[in-house]
Amino acid sequence: MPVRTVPYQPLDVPKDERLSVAADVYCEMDSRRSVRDFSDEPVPRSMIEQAILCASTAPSGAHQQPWTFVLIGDPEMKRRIRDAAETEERENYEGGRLPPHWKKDLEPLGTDSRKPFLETVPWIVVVFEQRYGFRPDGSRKHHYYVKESVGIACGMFIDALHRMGLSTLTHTPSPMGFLRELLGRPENERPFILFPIGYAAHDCEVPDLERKPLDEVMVEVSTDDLVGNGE
Ligand code: IYR
Repeated sequence: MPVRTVPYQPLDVPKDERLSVAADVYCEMDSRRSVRDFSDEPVPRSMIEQAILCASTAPSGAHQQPWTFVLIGDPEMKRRIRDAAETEERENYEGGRLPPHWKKDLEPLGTDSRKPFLETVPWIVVVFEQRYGFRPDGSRKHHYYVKESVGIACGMFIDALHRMGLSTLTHTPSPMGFLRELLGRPENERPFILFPIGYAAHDCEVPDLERKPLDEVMVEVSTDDLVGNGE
């Protein structure tokens, strides 16, 4: 049966303001950086809840919203996460699990196995992808485009945090399997990204990176450009 429909009301941006709105959105998003030095200043739980609601507006395969945002503020749980993440990362950085090319690519970022921010931040959110769901009778329900859906939701989460003046890091301690057990999540859930969240430290520095210009990330294609397009 088709779903009931309602009229859709997109944002009404006046015609003469559209380009400047586009430029403002870009500037705001371009000012975001991944942060590894956080202040321990408290962040109201309600701000994180709002950001999770923003993320949960993301489009998803068959509108299944196959994500769980696990919120951690408990210092003991943060300590356990840090311990386990650093154990894995020591294996990566010092135990030779990171292949040489990967280590070399990370050098400009200055990352290492120490993850003190996992205890400094007021909040950690671990996003889990729901590989499958359950019907009311308990049988398994297929989930579609899980990674695409959860990836989009995470992007929207990052933007929402940034717009609130908060900072985060898309942290993927690898392998991340330990998080499911540590956080007591069910078998159908797999950790996707861990977000330490807080205010950036006052003296926070970030690598001096440049972003690719438009002509390196965008190509316009028309049928005229295609060889052998049958025309
Ligand atoms: N998970 C490791 C390694 C790491 C990998 C990538 I790709 C980065 O952009 C940054 C770090 C760590 O968190 O240190």
